[in-house]
Amino acid sequence: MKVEKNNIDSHNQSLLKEHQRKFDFVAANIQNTERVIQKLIDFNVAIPSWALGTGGTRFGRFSGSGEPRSLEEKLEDVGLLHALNQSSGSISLHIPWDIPENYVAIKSLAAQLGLKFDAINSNTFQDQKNQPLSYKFGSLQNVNTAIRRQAIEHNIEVIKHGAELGSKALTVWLSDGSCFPGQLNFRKAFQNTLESLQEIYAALPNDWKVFIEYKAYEPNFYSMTVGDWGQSLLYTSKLGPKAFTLVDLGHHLPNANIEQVVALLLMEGKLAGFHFNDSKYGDDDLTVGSIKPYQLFLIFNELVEGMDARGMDHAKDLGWMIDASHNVKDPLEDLLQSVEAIMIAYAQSLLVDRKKLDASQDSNDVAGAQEILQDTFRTDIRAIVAEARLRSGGALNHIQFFREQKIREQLTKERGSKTVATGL
Ligand code: PSV
Ligand code: MN
Repeated sequence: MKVEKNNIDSHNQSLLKEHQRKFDFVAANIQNTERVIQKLIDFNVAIPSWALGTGGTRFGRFSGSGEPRSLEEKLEDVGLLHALNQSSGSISLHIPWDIPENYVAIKSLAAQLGLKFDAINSNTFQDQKNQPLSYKFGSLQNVNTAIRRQAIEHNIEVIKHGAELGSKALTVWLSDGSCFPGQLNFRKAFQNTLESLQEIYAALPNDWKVFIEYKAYEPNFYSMTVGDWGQSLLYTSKLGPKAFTLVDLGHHLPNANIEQVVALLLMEGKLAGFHFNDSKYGDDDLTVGSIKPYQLFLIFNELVEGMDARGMDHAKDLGWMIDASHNVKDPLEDLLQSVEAIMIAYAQSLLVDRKKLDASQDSNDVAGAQEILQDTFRTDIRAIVAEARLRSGGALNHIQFFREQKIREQLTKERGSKTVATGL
């Protein structure tokens, strides 16, 4: 289904007066409103193809209705999101779930929907039907050369699919590791993984990057071969200038200081990929900003400060993506909420008075520094985000629009109530 532009216009018309009142109020109290709005208009958060269906846990999966049945329908869903928020203009594919049958047709559908192809993901954490060798004991780390070879070839094939579609990065997330002490020689596992990654790295086109994503635990519970940012940084430093670390917010041990992690990775010029989600206990994959919005703001504060220090373009020089699951929500509503939370945190971080914060830090004014950050965090700037969306042609209140237009009901009518999208 397609969202009609005039439906968005009449929705916006009905909310305009109220929006204008809120916008005028907040704009009168902050500086650089126009600069912030332009940055928000330029910002884009990629949507992963595997987040368009209802996610599950190892205990079960309760599918919703009208889930996308094919790559084409996944693109349509992201096109819907983008039409509503104008900030989700790219999709991240996961191979083998999303192998295109016809590159030209998929590229032209994406272009019609205003979408680009973000980083492409390999999958050596599951065994596929008819796959000759199993990844039960790891893929790129495996003690068996033939298994490592199979995993390397898979990644090279993923790069080829991505190159056909116009992707510019490969994301490698490995579930490799061990479940029990003594199972693995850590050094050999590292070495095997590094050598495998070196072969994959050699197959990257000149203008590509590879993102090495780390995860503290799960599915392996004793050790993960890329378990934290230090290990990822070791791999990416040894691999070379096209290799970067990817930070997924859910992939840390409890209470990790993620804002410090991103600050140091940026300082080293080694941060290039980012996966957003939120969590209470571990890798919960919850809606961005739903549990710890202050932490999200603090992370963005470091991202903006660190990117500015290196002269980086906020919109282009980092691969921003959501990586969440939606066990009990409509996936599209959940994704709209996540993107909104990201835009709010980004806008707030642009409003931090850097000069004042620097001065507080340089004079050890601890209370003063906290005042600056919390004053910004507690300013309700949602109308600024809505204004950016309005100017780009999105819906002022996208979730309300989604419900008013009965979008899920229409998708269910088209696709059926028992459809299950590929993913986790
Ligand atoms: C692993 O939990 C992860 O976050 C990685 O980004 C994967 O690519 C993604 O989930 C889905 O496979
Ligand atoms: Mn991730």
